[in-house]
Amino acid sequence: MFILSLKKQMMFPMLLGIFVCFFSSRVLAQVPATINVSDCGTSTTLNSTTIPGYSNLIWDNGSTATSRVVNASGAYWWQVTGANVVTNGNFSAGNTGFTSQYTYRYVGQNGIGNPCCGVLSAEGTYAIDDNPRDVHTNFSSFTDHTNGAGNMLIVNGSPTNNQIVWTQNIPIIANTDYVFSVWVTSASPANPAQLQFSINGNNQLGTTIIPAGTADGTWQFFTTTWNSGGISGNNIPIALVNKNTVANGNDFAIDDIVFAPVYRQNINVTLNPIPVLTLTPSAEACGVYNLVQTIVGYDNITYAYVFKDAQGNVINNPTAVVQSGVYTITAQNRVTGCTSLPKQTTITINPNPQKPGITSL
Ligand SMILES: [Ca+2]
Ligand SMILES: [Ca+2]
Repeated sequence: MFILSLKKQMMFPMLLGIFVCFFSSRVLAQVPATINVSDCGTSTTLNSTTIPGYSNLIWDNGSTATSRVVNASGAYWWQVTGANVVTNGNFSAGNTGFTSQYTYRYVGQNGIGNPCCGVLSAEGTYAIDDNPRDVHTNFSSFTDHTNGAGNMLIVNGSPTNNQIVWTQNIPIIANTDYVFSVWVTSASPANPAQLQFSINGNNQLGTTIIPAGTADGTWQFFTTTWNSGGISGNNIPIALVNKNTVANGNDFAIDDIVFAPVYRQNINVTLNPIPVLTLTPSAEACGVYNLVQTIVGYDNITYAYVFKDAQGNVINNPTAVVQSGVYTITAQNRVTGCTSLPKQTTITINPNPQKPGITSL
């Protein structure tokens, strides 16, 4: 709603110029303010919002529905994910969209890989292929992560420290949450790679060691989130370095690199109890009656009471009703505003007996 209201304001021509610059920068910031929801009762319904360019809605409990009923006060969130800003993250386009300090090799390359053991025989080399066995005869045979028939990045780990395996410049918006994810697996079992991911030269995206003992080709999911803070620009480097420099083994594959902005809406929910009002069901009086007397546990500090007659008219002086009838009372909590169900009481007013021997004038 915050975003939409800003866009509406931007539609007014008078707000062009410096105001557009101001509002535009606010619109691009994708960490929305927390919404506070206060409701009466034991549940409330939370609704997500459509954010243009974002999809894959998910709530903190894993639900993907557009709305959600919650039954307790507390903190909740939903989020949607923007487009992947990594180019060719699934390697379907081949050896393009990124650069590497490793040496590129490909199947059939002249003079490479003979007599042993394929074009990735040397450490510090990589290939884009649909099967690691194609590029090294000691690598395991398995398919890519994307669809089981596409390409992956296949690497023979370099013994030189801090050599960049894969890097690409991507667009970053300031003050925005991003999700980073990648699928990794060893291509040969010995000395699994230790993969470190960096953004803008900082290792904030974390490090993963491919688990030893898992079969080659068992794709492992690695994901983390990152807030861009003051970093913005169209050419911010994201990079992968293998921190394992052992020559033996240390061979791995990468696929489906995703770096995408996320829009997470935090919601604080407060559920307030609905007051329970109890009345004496009926009362009888002579001449005049104080309706307040029918309220069990009357508490004028906590609750504001509303008294109505059978016609639905509010009674301004409930302490002195003079008409018999059915009266309706509700109690509203003065702090939360939550109102009880209306309750009814039947009042019978008897005329005061006249003293004998006295006649009216
Ligand atoms: Ca792929
Ligand atoms: Ca190796």
